[in-house]
Amino acid sequence: MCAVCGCGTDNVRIEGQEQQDHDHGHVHADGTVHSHAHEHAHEHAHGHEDGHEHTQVHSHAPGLSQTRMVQIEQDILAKNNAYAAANRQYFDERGIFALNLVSSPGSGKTTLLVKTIEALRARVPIQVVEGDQQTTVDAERIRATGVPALQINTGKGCHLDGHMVGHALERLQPVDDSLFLIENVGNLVCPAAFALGEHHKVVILSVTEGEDKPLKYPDMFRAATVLLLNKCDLLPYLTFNVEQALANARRVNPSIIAIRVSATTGEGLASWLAWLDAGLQAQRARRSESVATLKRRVAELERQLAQS
Ligand SMILES: Nc1nc2c(ncn2[C@@H]2O[C@H](COP(=O)(O)OP(=O)(O)O)[C@@H](O)[C@H]2O)c(=O)[nH]1
Ligand SMILES: [Mg+2]
Repeated sequence: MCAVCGCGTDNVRIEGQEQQDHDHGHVHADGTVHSHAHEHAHEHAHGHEDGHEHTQVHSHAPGLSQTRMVQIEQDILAKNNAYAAANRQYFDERGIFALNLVSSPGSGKTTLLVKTIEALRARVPIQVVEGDQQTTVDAERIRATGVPALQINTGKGCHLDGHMVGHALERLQPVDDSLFLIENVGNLVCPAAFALGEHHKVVILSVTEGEDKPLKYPDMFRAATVLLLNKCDLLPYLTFNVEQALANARRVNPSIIAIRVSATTGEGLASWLAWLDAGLQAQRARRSESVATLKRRVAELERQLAQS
């Protein structure tokens, strides 16, 4: 069991692989961390991703002292951050732009992904990782668009982690300068704490969920760069107050970029696609710049060698 959020992680299944023993086993592999936390350990997350995320730790596990639980949690998150950093390096070396889509179940992540893919696939290579506790339904929806997708079933786990995404990279082998989209497990709590190596988290809030969600789940909205307010086509039938919802999101994250969309009608998708394009270009430019720097350094070394 994961000692950070109390979820079970021993039934992870990555499409095309033997069943994984993923009791955050990578975390415990060196024998220094043993998560024997009792079933109802119910800590809560405290990642510091992107330097702007902080929550308190409240672990309770019979038989383990508070100090020990905090140490275990810190070890798990530190190990996860190491996997995430390796994934990030992989992306950056290849000019790949990686996004982690997070939301409660049913807010429209897969529908938005399908629409995004349909709009971009002619000019950008795209790969998708789908996280869900069970079924390969979402990966099949993505594959129907013609782009590669890999389903990770987390079993009792409530989030993807950096190690799982590392496996996905090995299997998907994303091409240079591509877009790598990760649909996390539907859950507004735990995915906030686990970095996957993404450049940005994109949180999706649908208008049927209530204006108060950014205040109730602040970690997620704080961790996200973009908020897609989805299902705006339903607004005429609801009492949802858009301005209030956005004000709530800005209260927890003043710099969040909010875009109103409807995955069904296509409303607002142009703004989302423009943001994506800017990110793709920036990532490619960063890679060309680092390649150019490397070439300059090699040329300088060769010059020095020739002189000696
Ligand atoms: N009215 C409306 N329904 C939507 C929209 N986006 C998604 N849905 C519906 O919401 C349900 C859940 O969508 P899905 O993409 O599976 O959500 P996920 O669980 O976040 O991946 C499906 O029935 C979708 O057709 C939207 O913009 N407007
Ligand atoms: Mg989905």
